[in-house]
Amino acid sequence: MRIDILTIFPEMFESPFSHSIIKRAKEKNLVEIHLHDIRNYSTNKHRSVDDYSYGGDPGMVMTIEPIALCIEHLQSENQYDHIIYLTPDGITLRQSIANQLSMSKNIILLCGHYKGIDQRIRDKYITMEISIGDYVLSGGELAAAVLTDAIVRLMPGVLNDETSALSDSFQNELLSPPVYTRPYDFRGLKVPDILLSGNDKEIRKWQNEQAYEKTLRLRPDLLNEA
Ligand code: 6GU
Repeated sequence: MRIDILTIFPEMFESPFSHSIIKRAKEKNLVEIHLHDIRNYSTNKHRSVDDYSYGGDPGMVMTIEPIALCIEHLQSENQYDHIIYLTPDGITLRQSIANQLSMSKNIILLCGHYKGIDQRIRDKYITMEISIGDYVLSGGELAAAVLTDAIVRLMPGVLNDETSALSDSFQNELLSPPVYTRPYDFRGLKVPDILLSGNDKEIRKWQNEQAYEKTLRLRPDLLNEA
């Protein structure tokens, strides 16, 4: 998969994409992530990418031209399954959306700032608008990093058996059961004995019950949807 990210702060992505699973996916050539500084597509001498909004509302708006030029440049070289704008008024990201997007070949992620981007970019180029939750971030970059992580780890070959996504919370609409490691006894806090029983069938049953009980207690809304 190829992911192209359009941003005015490309440096914000350096650390999140240089560790752990995304790093490994890049090393295995399972994903290519290309960062594009929107400012490089500005045609005016100040390299500006924003302007005052029509209608007199306070706050700057990102202008059409640099974003359009960047998208059109990319479209001349690749076919994109989705051009996604990260915005608090998009659909809220869920595991099912990450699953669907993980099957794409190429996607563009557009990060906005200030009071947002000129509506005509959204009307003409954007095929999907995604939010990562009901709160306001300073820009789309952190949301794009979150979305990228959620997608990349689901791509075939990225996770191995040990880190398999199949047992993740949400993958089966349930939260994950509690997990334990050594020591067996930490200051009197003991690991549930069933996990040491060696009885695989009983262990799975216990884990399923725990997952269900935890979901019912913490996120009953997930059970209603399932
Ligand atoms: Cl995608 N962008 C911004 N600026 N704020 C957000 C968001 C996105 N998702 C939740 N809050």
